Amino acid sequence: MKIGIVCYPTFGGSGVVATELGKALTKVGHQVHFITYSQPQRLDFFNENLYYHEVNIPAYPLFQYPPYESALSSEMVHVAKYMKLDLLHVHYAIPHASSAYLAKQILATQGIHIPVITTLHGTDITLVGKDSSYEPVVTFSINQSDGITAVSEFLKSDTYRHFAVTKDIEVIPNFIDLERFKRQKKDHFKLAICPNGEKLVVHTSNFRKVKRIDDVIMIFHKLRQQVPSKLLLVGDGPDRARIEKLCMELELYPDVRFLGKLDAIEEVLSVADLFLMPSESESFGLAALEALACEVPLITTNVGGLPELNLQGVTGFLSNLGDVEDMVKNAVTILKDENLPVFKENALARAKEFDITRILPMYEKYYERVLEES
Ligand code: GMT
Repeated sequence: MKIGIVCYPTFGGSGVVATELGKALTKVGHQVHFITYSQPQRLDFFNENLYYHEVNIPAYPLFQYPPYESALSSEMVHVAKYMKLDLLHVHYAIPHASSAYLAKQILATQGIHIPVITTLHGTDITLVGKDSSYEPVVTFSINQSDGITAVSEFLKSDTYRHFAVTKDIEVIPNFIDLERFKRQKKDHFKLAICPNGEKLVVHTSNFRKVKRIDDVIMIFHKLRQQVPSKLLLVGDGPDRARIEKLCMELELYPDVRFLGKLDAIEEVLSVADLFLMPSESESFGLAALEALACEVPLITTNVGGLPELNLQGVTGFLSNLGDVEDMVKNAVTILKDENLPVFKENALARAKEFDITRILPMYEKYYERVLEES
C-alpha cells in the first residue's frame, strides 16, 4: 500500500507512535509518505520505501496566524495525487482530520478517491478537542473519516461520551519496538548516579500540568525518607522551571537531576528501578510502556487508559489521582529487594503483549478493511 501519514513531528506521544508506525510499515514493504511541517523527531533512518514531504507555510504580513490547515490540505492533495496514495492516515484529530477531509473533497473533484483514517490519541479528545473553540470541527471531521482508531478502550468510550460520533471506533493499542526498548547493561552509568546502591526513580514527560509533576516530586521527597534513592527527570515543558524551584525549596538536590529532552530514553530506563506516572489524564501512557519494556515497574494513577496497561500488583500499582501517600507506600513495596526482580520480570512480560510485531498487523488489516469498504 501507499500510505500518507500526517502527524505532529515533535517528541509527543502521538508523533512518536505515528513515526514508529510509518517506519515499521516501510520495513514490511509498504510505501510511506510522511506529511508534516518539519522532520519528525523519530524519523531517523533511511529506507527505500520512506518519503518525507514538508508542509510549506508561506509567510505574509496579513497573517497574524498563518493558515497551516490550508497549507496542510494542499500538501495532502499534491502528495496523494502525484504519489498515487491509497489512503491517508492522520494522527491527532486537530487539525489533521479536518485538513484531510478538505483534501479528500478537493481530490474527489478531480476524480480521485482517497479514504481517510483518523487515529485519536488523547488530548485531542480529552483536553483540547472538547473545547467549544474546536468541538464542532472535531466532531464533524471524525464522523467524516472513513476509519477511526483510538489507542485505548478508555479513549473510545470518552470519545463517544463527549462527541456526537456516530461511527465505529476501532481500538488499536499503542506498541513498542522491543529491539530498541530493552534493558541494556549500563552498570557504569548506574554507579555514577547511584554510587551507594541507591534505587533509581525515573519520570519522563512533556512537563505539562496534566502530568502532575508536583506529585512526582512529592512522591520522591517522601520515598527518599524511607528508601535511599535518586530521581531522574527526562523531558521539558512549561512546568519545568517551577518544578526546579520546588526541588530547591525541598532541598532535593543533588538527588534530583533534570536531563532535558533526550533521544536515548532507553539508556536511562535501562538503569531505572521505578517509573512514576501520576498523571491527571492519560489515554494510554506510551512512556510507561517504554519503561515496562526496559523492565521498570510502574507507579501510576488509575485514570484514563492506564488500567489497560499497568496491572495492579503485577507490573506495579495504581492509585487514585493525587494520593501521594498511597503511591509512596506502593513504591516502597516495589523497591524491596525481595519484590523488585518479580516486578521487573512482570514488566517485560507485559510489554511483550504490546510488541510492534503484534500490533502492526492490526493496522494493516484495518487499512485493508477501510479500503474495501470505502
Ligand atoms: O502525553 C501528552 O501530553 C502527549 C500526547 C500526544 O498527543 O502526543 O500523548 C497522548 O498520546 C500518546 C500516544 O498515543 C498517549 O500515550 C498519551 O497517553 C496521550 N496523552 C494523554 O492522554 C495526556
